[in-house]
Amino acid sequence: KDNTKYLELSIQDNCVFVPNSGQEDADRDGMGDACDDDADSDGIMNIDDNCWLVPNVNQKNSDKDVHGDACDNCKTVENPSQRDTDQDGLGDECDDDMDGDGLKNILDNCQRVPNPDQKDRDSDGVGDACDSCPDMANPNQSDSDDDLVGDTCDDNIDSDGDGHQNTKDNCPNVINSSQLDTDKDGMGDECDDDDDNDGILDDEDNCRLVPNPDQEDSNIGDACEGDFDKDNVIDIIDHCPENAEVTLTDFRAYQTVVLDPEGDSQIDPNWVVLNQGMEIVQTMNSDPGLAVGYKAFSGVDFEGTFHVNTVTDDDYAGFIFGYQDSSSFYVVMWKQTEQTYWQAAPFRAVAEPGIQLKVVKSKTGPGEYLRNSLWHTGNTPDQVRLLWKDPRNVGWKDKVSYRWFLQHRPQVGYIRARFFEGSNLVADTGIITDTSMRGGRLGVFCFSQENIIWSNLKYRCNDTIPADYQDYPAAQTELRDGL
Ligand SMILES: *[C@@H]1O[C@H](CO)[C@@H](O)[C@H](O)[C@H]1NC(C)=O
Ligand SMILES: *[C@@H]1O[C@H](CO)[C@@H](O)[C@H](O)[C@H]1NC(C)=O
Ligand SMILES: CC(=O)N[C@H]1CO[C@H](CO)[C@@H](O)[C@@H]1O
Repeated sequence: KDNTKYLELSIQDNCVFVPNSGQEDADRDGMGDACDDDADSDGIMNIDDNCWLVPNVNQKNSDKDVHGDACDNCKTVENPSQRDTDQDGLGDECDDDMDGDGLKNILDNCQRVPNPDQKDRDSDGVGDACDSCPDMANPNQSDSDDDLVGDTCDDNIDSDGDGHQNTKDNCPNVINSSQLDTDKDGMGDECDDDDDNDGILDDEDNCRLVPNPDQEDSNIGDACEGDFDKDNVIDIIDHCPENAEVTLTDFRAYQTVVLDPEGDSQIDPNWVVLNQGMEIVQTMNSDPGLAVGYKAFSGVDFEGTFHVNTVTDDDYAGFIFGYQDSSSFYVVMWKQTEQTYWQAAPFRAVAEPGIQLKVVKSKTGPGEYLRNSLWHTGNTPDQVRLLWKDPRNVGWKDKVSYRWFLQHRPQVGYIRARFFEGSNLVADTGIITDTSMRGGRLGVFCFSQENIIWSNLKYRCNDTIPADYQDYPAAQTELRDGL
């Protein structure tokens, strides 16, 4: 009975069994790269090909790194990561102006962030544009908790719990993880009576985010009709129509967070981002790690397709939300089979199959304690609390796509995640309330599992409290929050 659907999909989709939301197909043979054993049709199989997307029969490789000359953005300098900050085709390792701001690296106080003005308020040699403490000298920029605030000015005192410490929060007493400040006056929109500084208070303003002192048109102002935040992405396709800084889902810029940096138990994850930042692939059998986008959200809907594209291994993969630092985030994680972690120190950790929703609030931060606590299905004091576990206790299946749909409303602590296999709902956390993190950043999570694909990722700002929350017994909410 499902034949018609299958047929439709197979006509449109160049990899029917592997999610590849970008439909990348280097050799244009109708078979997508994600499922084509020789993606560039040069007769050399991908696994043996040092340029698997560019035909290079001769396999010439001058610098002997993992990339052949035909696809190497630094042909004579080893650069396995191929990082190219300014996207000028020249890898950072061999680009004498990595950020393309016209200043050579050796003279540039922000080598990877364009800042032609070179402003440096605290004279520590690191420009304001890339300084994790722009007002306190910290030449080494160390940031041990990965919250993008340098240790020298990081006090983690955060009255409203939105992940921005008071000294850096543009609304220290109002929850506003996104820190949106449309008029850049230093006061976040959430605590600013006039978000666009046009002299007309927000309540009266027919374009709250676009200066229009004349208020042309009485209903919706002409200045913002159809594009409320004037970010040049019209509201109907804008994932955050009331935030000019977030338009479409994009994980091309991300921060790697390793959750067991000391341990030599396994290697660190290797992330590959595809499809304009809407798809992430993790290729290595690795230590626990995160790829975290830079945008912080208050209320958000976050969805994606999760697929393990191998029959090798049976470990953890998932996604995170409410990320505030490497000790504070929510994780939804899924293991395939039951397993005791092979390192019995510092304590024995047992993973059960089945989807788990955990809140990470770690006293130690990344390291072996956090590692084993993440592995363990259950609570570990001062590390991880299990908020929900799928009572069916079933693992993910090899090479099967699951679609997840997460709603997070940090204003009230509402969390609900659902998983679908095709159109069937296979898991539903129901309404969970927790206020440990009042918003934060989004990303993906892996632990010891290779070949994970997170495809067709989508986030959308959404502060509307779902209707089912109204029916939710308040008493239960308070109980769970421990009030
Ligand atoms: C960075 O500098 C601070 C002092 O400014 C020092 O306390 C800290 O140990 C240094 N961190 C690293 C990783 O060198
Ligand atoms: C925002 O969330 C509400 C409540 O969950 C939902 O009904 C609505 O469809 C969402 N809005 C968008 C644009 O997805
Ligand atoms: C632009 C933005 O995200 N504003 C949000 C700030 O936080 C409050 C409270 O969580 C939200 O209601 C706003 O939408």
